[in-house]
Amino acid sequence: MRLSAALCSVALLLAACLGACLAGCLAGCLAVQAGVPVSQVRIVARFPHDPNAFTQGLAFAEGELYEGTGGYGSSSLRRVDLASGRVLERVELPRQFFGEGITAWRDELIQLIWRAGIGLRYCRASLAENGRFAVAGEGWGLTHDGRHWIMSDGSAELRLLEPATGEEVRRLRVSDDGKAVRRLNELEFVRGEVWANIWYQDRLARIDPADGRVLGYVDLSDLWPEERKRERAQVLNGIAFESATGRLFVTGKRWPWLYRIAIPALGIE
Ligand SMILES: [Ca+2]
Repeated sequence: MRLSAALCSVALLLAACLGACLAGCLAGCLAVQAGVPVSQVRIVARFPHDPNAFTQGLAFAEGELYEGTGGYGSSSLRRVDLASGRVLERVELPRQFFGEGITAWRDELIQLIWRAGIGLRYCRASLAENGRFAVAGEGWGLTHDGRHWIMSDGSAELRLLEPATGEEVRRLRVSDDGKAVRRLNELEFVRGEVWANIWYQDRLARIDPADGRVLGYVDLSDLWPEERKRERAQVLNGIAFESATGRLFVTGKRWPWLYRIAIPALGIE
């Protein structure tokens, strides 16, 4: 009897310890999970991408993929065949222009130029330039919410622009738990949110366009192609969302692949 009572005490002690350990682990797990959610992705498909394209802008419109590239002497605006990666049409920018973000606005394409103080408007069907507008400071990423153009300039601010003139309407400070999120780069409007590449980070920020609050991140760290792992300048840049089909594409600067990704937690398949 005495032996079984002792065994019982040991068992109770072990159970208490186990309970304490589980409680500690749970608290630790919850602590790790505090803050905004970080969503994981799954690669649905990958497509060839011009490894010389220094991607600065990516957009989908009416089933066609458009890409803007940067670099002095290598900047362009392209219509690209998704399946093969072949460049179907290309506009070469003047050597003094460093191309940046692009967006498809109605029957136009809009392209920012990095430090030239301007943006370019093109007819989407012909890729012929049909106007310019003034941009104060640097132009980085560009997208739109159906009403305003939304641009980044490398800071933690997004600017809303009036599409008729390119004039600034208002600014949005992007923050995560009160801290500014700087180096916002290529942009995409996805189901009511502004998604942004962050220069030199392997994740996208999901931003509430009403107040600039970061709603979550999308972890893309597993996406780096083997060929680009040692070249940190060849960072992730380029997000295109096809709202009609819900397809989401991402790529990077001079990456040999463009990826279609699913984010199950966000209902993007
Ligand atoms: Ca984009």
